[in-house]
Amino acid sequence: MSKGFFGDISPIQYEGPDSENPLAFKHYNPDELVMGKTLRDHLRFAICYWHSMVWPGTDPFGGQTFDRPWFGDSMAHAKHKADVAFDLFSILGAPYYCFHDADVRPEGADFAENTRNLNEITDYFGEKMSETGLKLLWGTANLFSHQRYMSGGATNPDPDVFMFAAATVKTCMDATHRLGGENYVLWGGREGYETLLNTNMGRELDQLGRFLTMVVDYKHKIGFNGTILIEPKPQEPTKHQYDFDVATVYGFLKRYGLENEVKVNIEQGHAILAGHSFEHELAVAGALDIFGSIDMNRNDYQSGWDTDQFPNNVPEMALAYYQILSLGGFSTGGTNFDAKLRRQSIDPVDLVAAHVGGMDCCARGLKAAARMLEEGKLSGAVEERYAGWDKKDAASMMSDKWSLEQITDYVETNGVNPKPVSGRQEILENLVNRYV
Ligand code: XUL
Ligand code: CO
Repeated sequence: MSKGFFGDISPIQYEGPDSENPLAFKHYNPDELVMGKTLRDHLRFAICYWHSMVWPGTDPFGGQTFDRPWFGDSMAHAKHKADVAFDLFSILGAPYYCFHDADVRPEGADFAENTRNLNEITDYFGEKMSETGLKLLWGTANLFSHQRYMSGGATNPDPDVFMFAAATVKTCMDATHRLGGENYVLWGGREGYETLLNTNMGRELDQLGRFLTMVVDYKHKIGFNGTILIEPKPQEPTKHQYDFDVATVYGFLKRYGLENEVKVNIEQGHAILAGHSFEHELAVAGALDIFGSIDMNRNDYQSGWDTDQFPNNVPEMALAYYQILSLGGFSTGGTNFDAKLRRQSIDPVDLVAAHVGGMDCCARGLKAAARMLEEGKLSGAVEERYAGWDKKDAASMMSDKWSLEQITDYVETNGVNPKPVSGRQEILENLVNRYV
């Protein structure tokens, strides 16, 4: 590893819960076996390029606060950035990373130059990945930052923008495929609207459906075995985003016949913005069989913004991983830190310590979730609550599709007269408290 940006910081070690070293794992021991699998394989941590390597610390009221020697528009800057990025991934011992095209290559004058730049950096990544053994969790195209996308990519009123966006996604899928990426993500940051006064919503939804269908077709054409993921978010940057939440995405996929082809990448902060809990969104994806991956972070509960903070709430993480483990864990997905430093945290050590704390928090949450699942007290209570449905007549009512008349007849003949049963919510909440 080069002795560059991170100075003397060496690869992070597990030192156990009593360690006071801010640059040691207290709970994330990658080799620890939980439910027969290592924590490394359960959590499948990924570091995101955009917040860690690209974001300069700006906010709506102020400019850059981070001094990073790789900030600049040349290919040399892009390679310098890649060197430091791979140092960070290695220091953290995170097996995966994620990127947008615009994070990793300089913006060219046109589509051809963008593609050349992306291909050059993809080659560079390929070399670094074979040197380090690091892997790509997912790639994606940034269809929201450049001015051309100010009215959307796939849902733009201008078909030239739709074409530019489609061609760009092709190049990003090619790059992801070449790097052995395990998923390809589409987050529709500007696929939404600001005002209905200038928007034809039906047309825009059809454009988005067509766009996604092409992505799925192309995936099969090139033999990409990864999962195509949509990342829901209700708003920000657009006032109203079409991929509002998991349920909305499912309805969209059904309408365009893509529900067996596309899954979701669920982000904690986006769930909160949609007025849901993270575990709610995970449970919806599980119930509809479209769970794919997660973007891990934390939103401030008072501000109403997408604050993308590093996670530090273990009880919340435990409930989230409880849903994930209940679904059998990740397959191609993983835990991507879509989290950024506060703009005053300007030192290299802040970037490392933030991830160390986030990884520890996730590990603690997952271990708590595994104990909840293994002891089976919570799932036992749910099973018991629905046990009536296993009885012969109730089961037949569902499987033999009884009609309203049949049920009425049954109620009258058998004198059905239900007795209220406690939901036991507080007792279950108290039980969760024992694990966290
Ligand atoms: C924005 C967001 C994106 C996606 C990838 O809120 O979460 O960074 O994860 O485009
Ligand atoms: Co995200």
